[in-house]
Amino acid sequence: MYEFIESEVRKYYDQSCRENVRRYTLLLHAHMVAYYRDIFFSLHLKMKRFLATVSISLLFAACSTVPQSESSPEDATPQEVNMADMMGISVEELRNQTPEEHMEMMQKMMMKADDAMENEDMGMDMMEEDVMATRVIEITAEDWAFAPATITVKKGEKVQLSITGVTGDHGYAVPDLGINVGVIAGETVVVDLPTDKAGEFAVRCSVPCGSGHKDMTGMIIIEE
Ligand SMILES: [Cu+2]
Repeated sequence: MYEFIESEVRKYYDQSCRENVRRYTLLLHAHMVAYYRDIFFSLHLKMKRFLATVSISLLFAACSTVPQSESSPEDATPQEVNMADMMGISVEELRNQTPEEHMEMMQKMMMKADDAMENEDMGMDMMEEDVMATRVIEITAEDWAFAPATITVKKGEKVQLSITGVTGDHGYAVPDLGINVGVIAGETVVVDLPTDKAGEFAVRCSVPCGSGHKDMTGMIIIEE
């Protein structure tokens, strides 16, 4: 990204900008790098695009602004009009700004943009939490039953099974969903339940555990 900005700056130098414009773009570049280098790499792509756009439009504004000129706003270039509009000031005020004043104002604008991005991030986090909310279903395994034996969930719902062994050594297996975990008395094991396909899936014990082994069955119902 900075290579890109640098090459743009050099391009303008090569086009023999006036000395004051050269100073202006140098100052801009130094400020941009110093001010944003540390946080730049952690920014969103959207924010990076915004910064790049601001940088380039600043360069345009720098090369088209002639601070010493007596020109009136009628001869304002589109770049000047855009820049003044973006900063909420008139073209005349823009032209009267020193490079230092201009940078200070740009920094304030960027800080506001940062805040806006942070707020957007928070909103997204909250939405993600809603979507990603996981339901944990507690199940026990004992001699010789799983309880509850039947579990009903919605297709696409994010579900975890938390299976606790009460007595004996068992295995909680749902072959059609690729689940098979050992459940030992006194221990809890948590597994993700895939809910991407609807249907009824048989549960059985996968560890020979004694006379009631074959009675240890259950059902997972995934509703559309
Ligand atoms: Cu068993």
